[in-house]
Amino acid sequence: IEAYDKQEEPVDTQAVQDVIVRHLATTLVKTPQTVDSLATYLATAYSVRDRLIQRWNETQAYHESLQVKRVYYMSMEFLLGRSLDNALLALGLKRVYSASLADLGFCMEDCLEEELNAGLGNGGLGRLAACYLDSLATMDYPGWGYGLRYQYGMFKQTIVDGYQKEVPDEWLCDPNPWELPRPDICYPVRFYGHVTSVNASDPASPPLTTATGQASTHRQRWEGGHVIEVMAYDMPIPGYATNNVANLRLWSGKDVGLFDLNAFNAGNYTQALDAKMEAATLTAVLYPNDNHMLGKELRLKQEYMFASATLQDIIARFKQTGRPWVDFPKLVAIQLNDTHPTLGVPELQRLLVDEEGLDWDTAWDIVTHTFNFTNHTVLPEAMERWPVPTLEKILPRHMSIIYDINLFFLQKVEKVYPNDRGLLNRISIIEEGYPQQVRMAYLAFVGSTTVNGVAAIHSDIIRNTVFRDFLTYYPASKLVNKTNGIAPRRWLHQANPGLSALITEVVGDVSWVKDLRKLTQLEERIGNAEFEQRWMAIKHANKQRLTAYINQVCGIKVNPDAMFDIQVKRIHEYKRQFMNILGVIHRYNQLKAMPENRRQREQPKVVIFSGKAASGYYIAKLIIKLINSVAEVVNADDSIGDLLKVVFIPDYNVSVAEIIVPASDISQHISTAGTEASGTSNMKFVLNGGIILGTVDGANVEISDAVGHENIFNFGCLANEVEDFRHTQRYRPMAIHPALKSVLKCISEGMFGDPNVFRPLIETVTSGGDVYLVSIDFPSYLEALKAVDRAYKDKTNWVAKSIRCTANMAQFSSDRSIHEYAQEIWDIKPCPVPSNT
Ligand code: DL6
Repeated sequence: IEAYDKQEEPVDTQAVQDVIVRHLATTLVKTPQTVDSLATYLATAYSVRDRLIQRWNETQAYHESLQVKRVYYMSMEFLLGRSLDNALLALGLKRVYSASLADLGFCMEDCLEEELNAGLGNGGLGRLAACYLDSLATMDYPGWGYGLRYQYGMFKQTIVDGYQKEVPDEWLCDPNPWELPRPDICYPVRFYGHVTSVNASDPASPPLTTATGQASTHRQRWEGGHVIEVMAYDMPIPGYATNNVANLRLWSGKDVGLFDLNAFNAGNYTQALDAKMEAATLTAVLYPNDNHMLGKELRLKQEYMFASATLQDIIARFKQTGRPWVDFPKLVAIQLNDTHPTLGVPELQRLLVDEEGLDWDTAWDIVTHTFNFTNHTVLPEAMERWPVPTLEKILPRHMSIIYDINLFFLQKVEKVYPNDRGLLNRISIIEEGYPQQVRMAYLAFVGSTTVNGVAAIHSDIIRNTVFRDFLTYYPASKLVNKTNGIAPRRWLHQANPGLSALITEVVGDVSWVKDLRKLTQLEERIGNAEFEQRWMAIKHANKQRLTAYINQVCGIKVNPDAMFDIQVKRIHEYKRQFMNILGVIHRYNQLKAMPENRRQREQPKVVIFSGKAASGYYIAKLIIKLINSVAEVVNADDSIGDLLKVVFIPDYNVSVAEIIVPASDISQHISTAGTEASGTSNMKFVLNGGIILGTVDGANVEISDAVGHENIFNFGCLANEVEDFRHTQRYRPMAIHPALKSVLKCISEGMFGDPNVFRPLIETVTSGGDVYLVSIDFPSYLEALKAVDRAYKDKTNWVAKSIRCTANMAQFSSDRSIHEYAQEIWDIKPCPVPSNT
């Protein structure tokens, strides 16, 4: 690894320049007169890609030659961000490329800025998938990601008059050097149509080759409807300091799909084009909903085309090995990233029974030994349920398979619990009602070997709530915990080069990037004044970088010497950005009420927000408006000056996070207890020496255990108290704390503009049942904020906390998570590609 970092690869700047110049001239058709920074970025990226493709080929060929077991991580979202910087660091080429570009008269920073973000995800779930690919590649595990290539990723957010406005994300408007189109890898995917029984003697269906040698009575033929073509695009995912390059295969509806020649010949030209158009529409856009299910038919079709193309592809690869079907789970493990890819379960069953002719039980045994399922939420509105009539219409064969899966499952449960109708009702995959609905989490549970939550507290909660009844039938060991993690490569080494260099100095080499346990060596430096100075200077430089960015995008001047208090994540009621801004108003009122001499002794603070609201989420959009309205008033108040500034940074994405995360003094993770499954930005901030102000929720709990309870500011009610509080609040909505009352009054009286605008938001607390318990937690939240201010005054103590936090974050590396998944769920082994293959 050290060799990588010191650029001891036999690569000289001249060789690098030659390739960049060749790509400029040939791939991009540029002359020295027409070269611009976009072309420079593209030529640089193509030259890096050349290296990756070579390694990608070697990796895939090597793994295939050994017939190793692979994991396929199926996720509707991969929030990759930019690739160039990450790839250069992974290959150990950052310095040599910087020098080469400089020799050619270009600047690496400008070049990196040209790359558009690949925003194929909403938030934590999609970013987790990206971190997991990074770890799979880095730790040499044979693994691929499967996802969708949306034409438009997560929308771009602009702020107009304080309101969020959505603008389409044209991330494919420039050439994308990181994707390799695979026109040779295409699959047909059917929708609608009808199902007919297959008779074994039917000449149209070839004799069955069941594993037991018996004809399958379950085989059916699905015909008619529309068939579209789905095409693969591959993205190489480099491992850090290894030859291994993993693959991310993204599917796209192919706009040159099947042309309906019959309709064309019959003179109906538009109908002939319908199938082509439908294919392109399917992957046109990412649904911008985080933790919320929308229930649109187009989304169901996206889910199915994703599941079908992926399973057809995996089966095609398996068949090339020539191994018998029973070996399928020995070569293939599939992880379902939440329920979105769950149609993969009935799809694999369909392909094995209907297309490959296996009998039902053999097929089901293969299915249930192949899939595993990660649950990422307990919010009821995020739980996927699809109406039976919709499934019957769009996927008639799958609906009949789901009925059978459910029937056989309930029959088995009934044998153990005869006459317990209540239990059967509760665990049925089909929920009764008008209409009946398919509970996708239940289907995923029944179709998987192992089910996991994403943080200890979340796994406990799902064990005792959503899946409680299932564990009366299945062994308790079916449900496990795999706490999330983040890739140290992107979230420390790349995002915080200053801190990375200091850590490398302490550890002696850069090996910590692959083994975060080495960070404990930092603890020995606590109390060393010179080291602490350097630690603080790096934080300050990161705050200056963010200050410049805020000035550039918001036109607000903030003081980098102030405390930076940051909350960046999707805007959602349960994440309680509303409570944060109410706390800001409280602070503003306090400062205003203080005598001038007292006020000047207060801790200056910049409160920074960033995040997107789903386009149809009215209350979340009002929260953004309120933050901006408060910012306008507070920032214009000369009597307050630098003591309090409020900033909303627009268009939060991975690259913006890379600037924000290293600059926090304190970051807020303040969801109502029991609602945030894990959170991963909490891990990113702490890894960069930021302190957390948070509730006892998600991964905050384990972070607190790891870094020491004295190094985190916790407040608020506990998960097991939430239901009782909710119940009480429903009956006494106005029994709220005077501090909260007075803050709400300021808004209602028009201190931040037209109060009518904010009335629906205020009512969520005063008369809407206060589902997220803002009124319950507000007093302890204010106390926690005060405690933070007090602690920040003692700089020596604060820097010690900061170092201790970074030092103890090893368990939150995605390498640890992936290692656990590999050993305990997937049963896959590292398979490093030798350098001479
Ligand atoms: O596990 C990744 C991430 C967690 O860190 C967040 O706490 C959780 O809210 C998020 N869950 C979802 C669920 N989406 N759906 N459906 O995004 O997962």
